[in-house]
Amino acid sequence: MHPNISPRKVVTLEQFIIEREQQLPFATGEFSQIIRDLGLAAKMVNREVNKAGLVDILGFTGEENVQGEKVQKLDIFANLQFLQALRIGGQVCVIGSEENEEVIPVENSQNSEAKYVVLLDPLDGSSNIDVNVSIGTIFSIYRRITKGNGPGTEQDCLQKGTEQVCAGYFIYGSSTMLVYTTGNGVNGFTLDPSIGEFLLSHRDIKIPATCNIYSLNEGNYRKFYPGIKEYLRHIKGKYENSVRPYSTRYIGSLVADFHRNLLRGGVFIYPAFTDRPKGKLRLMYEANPMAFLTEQAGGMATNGEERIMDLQPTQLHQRTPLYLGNVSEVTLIHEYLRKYDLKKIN
Ligand code: P6P
Repeated sequence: MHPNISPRKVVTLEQFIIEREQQLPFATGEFSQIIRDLGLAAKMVNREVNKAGLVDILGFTGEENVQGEKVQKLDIFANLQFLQALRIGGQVCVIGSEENEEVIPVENSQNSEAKYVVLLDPLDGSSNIDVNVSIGTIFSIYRRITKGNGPGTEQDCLQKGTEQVCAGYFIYGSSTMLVYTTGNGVNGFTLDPSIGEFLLSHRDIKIPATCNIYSLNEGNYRKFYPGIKEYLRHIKGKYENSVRPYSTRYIGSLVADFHRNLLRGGVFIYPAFTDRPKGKLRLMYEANPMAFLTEQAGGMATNGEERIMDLQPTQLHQRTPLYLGNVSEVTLIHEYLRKYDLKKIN
């Protein structure tokens, strides 16, 4: 039990922020406001995601729904909800979103000194919605680095992952959860829809020491470089001294795959391969936030060679190979990559 959290059975996100975040060097009401803004947008997205399947069943025109609003593609809808909530919250000077090619400078009429930056994947894995697979929103928060007030710039967005002040995700699944860190461990909050509150449900999450699961899309196997192929042969028991085969779990939704491995102990791999020499996942709003969470939960996050959070970004949407999981497992993978991959992973 954290000494500063009153031993109450139910702790709301609001109470947690106030009681826990006050210890942070940068803790100000502004930072807490951003978490509240993100939580509000997530509740709006959650409502639409939950009825996404109904769009066909109820026969909405697809152009206009019963409230007379335009039915938008859910990822565009989600993006608009988060951008709107952050703009109204007034604490953010610039936003980088997977849905927008360029960064979005934010003009804060009521607060020209907004000093935070948000990187966002508003609805990751959205292609899974129509098959009812859990999807999520991933976010990363930085302090602005450019001088002066007013809207921020791309330079504010292109910071190393080590500069994150907060990272987290919302997962829209059997329940809707917020999992986030500010560098003081990882905590999970489950939405109680009956009261519209995120309640503390997973205190101080640590990734289990043993790796029981491996997650990657083996449909790409023939395009993999030798190192990951040799690692897979090892964990599948080809070598006499190999470990017992692990369970393979891969649902193709980063937030869902990550969340399961975080709680159960597992490694998530999206490697570089011949068709994707830089990998697929985005550094700024997928790899960095998940890397911060992984490390805060006692795990390891790399691109197969270097720590993800040490990578200096050069482009908003740049991609990176991604290995997230137990320290021992990611270290083992590195040994195979170093031993078998002559090609340098860039
Ligand atoms: P693949 C979803 O499109 C996504 O961005 C991540 O959520 C997921 O981990 C990955 O791509 C799945 O990619 O190539 O295996 O379908």
